[in-house]
Amino acid sequence: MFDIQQYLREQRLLVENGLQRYMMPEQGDFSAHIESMRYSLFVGGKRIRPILCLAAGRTVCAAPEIEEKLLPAACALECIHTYSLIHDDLPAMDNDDLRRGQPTCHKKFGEAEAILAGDGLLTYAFALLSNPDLPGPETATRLQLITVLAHAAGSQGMVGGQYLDIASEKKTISFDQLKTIHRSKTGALITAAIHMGALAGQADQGQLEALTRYGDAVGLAFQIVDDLLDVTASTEQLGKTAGTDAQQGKATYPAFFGEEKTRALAKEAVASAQKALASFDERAEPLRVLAQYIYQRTC
Ligand code: GRG
Repeated sequence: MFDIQQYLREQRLLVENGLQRYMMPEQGDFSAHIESMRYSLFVGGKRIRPILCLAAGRTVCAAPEIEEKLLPAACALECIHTYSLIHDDLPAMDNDDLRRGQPTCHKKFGEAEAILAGDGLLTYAFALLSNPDLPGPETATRLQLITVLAHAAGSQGMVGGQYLDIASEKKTISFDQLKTIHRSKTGALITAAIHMGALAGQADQGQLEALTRYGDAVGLAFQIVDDLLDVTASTEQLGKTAGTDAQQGKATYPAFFGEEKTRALAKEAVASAQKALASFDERAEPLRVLAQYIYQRTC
């Protein structure tokens, strides 16, 4: 029986060690700036994107070296994700005081410093991917990883989704518009994590397409559950302020469908994710269990 809790503990440790190894140390002329980046990066977090990236790599590649090769890319994903959280929490955006159970970056260091911490992490992600002195796949594949991550994090991915999300506050939007926001704001980076793992593991075209379908479904499930948790979980459980979607007049799955149907839709997305993995052997077991975890998570 696959023990998901033990697996998550081990994988988080692996990612934490990678971040400690590859994140720049807090020293030299820029130490105060680096301190604010490291604060948000190491203050907590589930590390789900790097874990999915590593799991996708191992699914298509049996060589043990894949883990070491993928670790800088997995860390790059966490840098991008953490930057997005720092900027999302700013007064100009969600204006939140709490993230990962601790004061947000701007509460701890100031607003300008938090903007720069986010900028620093965004840029550093691409330094990690492109640095030939760090482990990674050969150059052509590194370029593919950079392209995939830049597209997913940028104006037609996470940044674009955040833009649409803010523009739609307190407005009536269609379900199709909501799906576009979810797919770009949250789904794109999750799909990219899996895509990057598959590329680094030299997946063939069929595997790549199947894993992309898995990533899309799991990204959707993740965001639907995020919408649900905002309604059903407490601030203590989440480590961020609960109930903010309704306060900000945001369109969400529960606002469209109510809790029960939303839960059923999340379950449907997880079933699609499982179906996408049908042609893989037992090496895809962690991805199967991760899809289930994303549905059952409580924070
Ligand atoms: C500011 C460019 C920019 C983008 C912000 C990611 C994002 C876009 C906003 C965060 C707001 C939010 C609640 C998004 C929904 C899903 C999400 C990304 C939740 C947080 O991710 P988790 O649960 O967080 O993986 P941890 O702390 O575990 O890493």
